[in-house]
Amino acid sequence: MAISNCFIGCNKEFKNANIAVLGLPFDGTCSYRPGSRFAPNAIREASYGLETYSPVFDMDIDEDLYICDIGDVEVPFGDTKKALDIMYNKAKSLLPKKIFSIGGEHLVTLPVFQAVHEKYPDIFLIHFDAHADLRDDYLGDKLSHATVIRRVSEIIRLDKIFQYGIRSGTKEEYNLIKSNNTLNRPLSEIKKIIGNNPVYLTIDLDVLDPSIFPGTGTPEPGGFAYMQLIDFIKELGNMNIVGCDVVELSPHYDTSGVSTIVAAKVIRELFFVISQKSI
Ligand SMILES: [Mn+2]
Repeated sequence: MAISNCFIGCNKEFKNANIAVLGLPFDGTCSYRPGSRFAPNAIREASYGLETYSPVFDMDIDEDLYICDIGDVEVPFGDTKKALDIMYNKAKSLLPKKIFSIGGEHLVTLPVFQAVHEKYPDIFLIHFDAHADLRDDYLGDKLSHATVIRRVSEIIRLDKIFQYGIRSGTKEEYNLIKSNNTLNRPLSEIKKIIGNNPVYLTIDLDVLDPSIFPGTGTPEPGGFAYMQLIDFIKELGNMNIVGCDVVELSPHYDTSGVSTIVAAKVIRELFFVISQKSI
């Protein structure tokens, strides 16, 4: 197998895998700088610069996990609704495995979340991002990477969406967040609220500071350091996470390639986080 065909260590047989990795190379609504369509394969390739063993979790993808990277969904450009339908149907076909999608822009969360929500109606969302993504529309468009969390809030309620790292949004978006008290709540509090209910975790990598992650469409100063994010997600390990995505790497905006490696390493560590509790 060519090394970039799958994420390192994720070459197990599909039928026995408990996590299915899915590339969603879609950036059709990207408002400022597109390019995240190139992320899934860039991340797979960069993953071979990492080890399969994580010292943080003392686990090895190859030995301790059973993951199948099924490759990318083929999505048409210029037809957002059709692209979303294709991603939804693909996600639906992978359940009840835990779906780990790699974007693509943030709108790819919507079809996967819809599919996962149908199986787990009591699901909560935990959202890491620099941006609130709660606009009702963006430049007249209801389906955009700037509106994705608003659309998710119409499926579950806004008070079931906990957001971390947000540092950019409109006054209206901030009013929504404030009235629901859902920003940067201590983990101990949200763990009490969520309990053993299912959780979908979505990580827009621009939650990281542009100094360590410049390779993204809408960089926003004032973000997390790498270990801050890892320490945080490590604490999510005993939650009932049933689906996860990592979005918004645009590899070409960081010619050093470091952003792509950061993305691959965040994903490697997330595999251990979401594997800690089985469905
Ligand atoms: Mn963002």
